[in-house]
Amino acid sequence: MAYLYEEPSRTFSEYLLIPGYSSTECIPVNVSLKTPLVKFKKGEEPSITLNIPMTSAIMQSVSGEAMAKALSREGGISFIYGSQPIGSQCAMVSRVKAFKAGFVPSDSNLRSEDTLSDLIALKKKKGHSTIAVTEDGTSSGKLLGVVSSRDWRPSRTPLDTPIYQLMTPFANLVYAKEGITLSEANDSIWEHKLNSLPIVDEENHLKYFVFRKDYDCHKDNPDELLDEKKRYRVGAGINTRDYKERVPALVASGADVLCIDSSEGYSEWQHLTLSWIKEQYGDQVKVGAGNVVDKEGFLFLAESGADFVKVGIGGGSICITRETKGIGRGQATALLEVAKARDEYFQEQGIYIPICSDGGIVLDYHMTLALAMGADFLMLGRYFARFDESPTEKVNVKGSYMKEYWGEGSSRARNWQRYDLGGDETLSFVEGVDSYVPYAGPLKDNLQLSLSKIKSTMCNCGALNISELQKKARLTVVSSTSIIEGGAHDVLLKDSQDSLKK
Ligand code: RVP
Repeated sequence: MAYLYEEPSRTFSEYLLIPGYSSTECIPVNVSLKTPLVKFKKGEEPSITLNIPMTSAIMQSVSGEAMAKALSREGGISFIYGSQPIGSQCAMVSRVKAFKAGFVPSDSNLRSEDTLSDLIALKKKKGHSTIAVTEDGTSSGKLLGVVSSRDWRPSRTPLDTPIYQLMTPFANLVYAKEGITLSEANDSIWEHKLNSLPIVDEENHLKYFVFRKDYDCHKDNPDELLDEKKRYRVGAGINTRDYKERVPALVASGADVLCIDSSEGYSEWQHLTLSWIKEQYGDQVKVGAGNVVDKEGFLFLAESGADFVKVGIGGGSICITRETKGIGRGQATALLEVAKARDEYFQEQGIYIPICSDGGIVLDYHMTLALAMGADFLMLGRYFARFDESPTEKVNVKGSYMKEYWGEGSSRARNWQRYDLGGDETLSFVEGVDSYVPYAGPLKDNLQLSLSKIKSTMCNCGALNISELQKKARLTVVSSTSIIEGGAHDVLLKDSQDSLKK
């Protein structure tokens, strides 16, 4: 006879935190959200620690280059989606890694005979206003000049004006030779009041730019998640099919961490993939696995070599796996069981394997609940899809701005590797939907607000860091009647839209 769990499986909205004692020290500015991304031995430090417990979902509609840069800037990490050809995924990873090494390869380049209209098109495509003018129009051609937004007037300069008439020619440029240090380059930028400093080799071929904004940027973003070369950190999704080609290519592109992207991770496919990666690279390549929803799944992936384990099946906002296949588990119940298994594993083996709560976060307080329930970090799709930095279109639907958001198991994503189990090339049924989510503006503003709520709740629980929160948190299941009590009730709301919802 089938095994029947005695307790129903529950989700975040069914729980609340009971506040604990907070001392005067418990103020948001004293709270640290640092958290391990990958496994580590007792008494040691993880090789990658996130500065905030946030990762963006391995999805076409969420994690592209812009998201990866924006999230790393805030202290989290994106996993660039794997449901694309190896070459294009690696190119995205490389561009994130190249974005801010201090020395940045020029990604916007023109020839001197190109015109202002070419420049405008390039600016629209790449979003950068400093453009190198090189002999052959490439990022490593002989530098002839630099053109920036200050060199032309949108309403006055004719579109067919050649670039050589607009640019600051090489002879008048302040530039530096390859070999200069970053701090010397920054000194030169300050001394000459520049926005950018081109770096050239002996033959005056362009190598890099150093930008003033990168220097300012670090001051504005103290939590930036950087590698040892001061480049943004970025992750990448992989699958259990083409890993023998994809993993070496991603490693060569500079990916900091990989994650097997699958709706169901308790499988021999994942074991084979993890074993192969560990055989080839030992501990040099970090790779997460999942998703699982119970102790057995966690232990299986832990023993297979996973550097972190993702928890959650069927809870994603665009996910219809539960309806389609009848598998899954309430996210809170899954998380509580896996967190316990992680702690026991740490006690017994002396190895701490971080767990990630993936999917189903709707309200900001769900983030704090997930952390309190034992998640080391969170993976979010819908949350990040709403921001400017997600790769999808911003569209106007019935007078409101929306962003598109579709599941990796939807027919739109055509992510065959993830949702079938091998063999069949066609996706016979879908496990995800194609949808809109309300546009919410830039990532930074929204994320800072969410983080401040997390910190504030942590203070209410007397916790100054995530592991303290997990030790001190007291959770209670709430009845359906008290859930109603938790929202505005028995009043007529002034905002008519909200009133209608009630
Ligand atoms: P959410 O944050 O609730 O939007 O959920 C995002 C998560 O949903 C992803 O990280 C992934 O685990 C899951 N997902 C992605 N696509 C699909 C699907 O098509 N069913 N599910």
